[in-house]
Amino acid sequence: MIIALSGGVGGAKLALGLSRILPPEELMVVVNTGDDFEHLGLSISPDIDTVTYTLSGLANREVGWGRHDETWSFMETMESLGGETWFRLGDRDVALHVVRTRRLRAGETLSAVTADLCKRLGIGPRVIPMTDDRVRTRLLTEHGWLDFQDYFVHRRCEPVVRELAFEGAATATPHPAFMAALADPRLQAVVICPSNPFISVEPILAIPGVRAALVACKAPVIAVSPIIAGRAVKGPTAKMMTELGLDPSAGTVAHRYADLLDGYVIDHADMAEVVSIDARVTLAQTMMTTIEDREALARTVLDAAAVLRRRK
Ligand code: FO1
Repeated sequence: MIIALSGGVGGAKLALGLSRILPPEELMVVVNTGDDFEHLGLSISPDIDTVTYTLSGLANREVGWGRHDETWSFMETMESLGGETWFRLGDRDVALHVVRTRRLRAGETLSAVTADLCKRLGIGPRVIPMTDDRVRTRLLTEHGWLDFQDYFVHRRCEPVVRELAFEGAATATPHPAFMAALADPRLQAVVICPSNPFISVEPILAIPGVRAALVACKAPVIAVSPIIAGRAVKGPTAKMMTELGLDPSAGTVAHRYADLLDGYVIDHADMAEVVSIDARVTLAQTMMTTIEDREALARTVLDAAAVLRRRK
């Protein structure tokens, strides 16, 4: 069994790589839900959708979110009627949000709805939200506290981030299947995917019991750096790090995860960082452009975890 902690586009890419080299029943993807929000009366879970669309082959690989087989009549009509169109919702994507919203309103948990949608999309690995409770990432900027999608999409990550908060995390319960898997003696590794540590991984770690369970975990915890040569592969990671007074480097991310990490995979370009990292470092090509890149990085991560297991 392998657990992958994922959020955003980078996380989904490695989750896909893992799903192509592991039997489906051996992969559990635990997804950040801090990006979730209510919009146009719909309950939207972007990171869950990015993982499910990616694992089902439906994802739009160019932009990294939504579906590739989309039409935009809903958005065009919203525009003509003066509705909000800053958050782009394709016609087929809207159907998923409507189905999920109705089922959540009927009292189903996010994980139950996600499990059923994954089955309908033919996805083998387990995809579970980090918690079924409400957690919302908010960011303190020059415009005051912003909701995540307002910052990320509406304002295109332009505001200067001074502080982050994960509203609801302190009273949230980690998903029981996630906690059970961490304690399962058959667990072989926990992979922290190359997602933005602040907005995609730390909301998961902020839920009571998660950090302690990871530290106590018998299986090695291994992260892949989301920074290559001081730049984020995608999104605001490096910008955020600079604004938070941190050096935007692979080493800084390792220090953020600190006591959790047994292993850390960085790009060849960041070889000089090796000396500043406590965990056992593996150098690899961490830029994933092709499907083969995703699979190769997944294999490198699992091989590194196997070496760490023998050491433990
Ligand atoms: N990201 C954008 O930059 N612009 C959008 O219009 C947008 C729409 C969207 C719709 C559904 C969905 O599941 C994700 C969407 N995203 C969009 C991506 C999303 O904001 C981010 O991927 C995550 O929240 C951060 O990882």
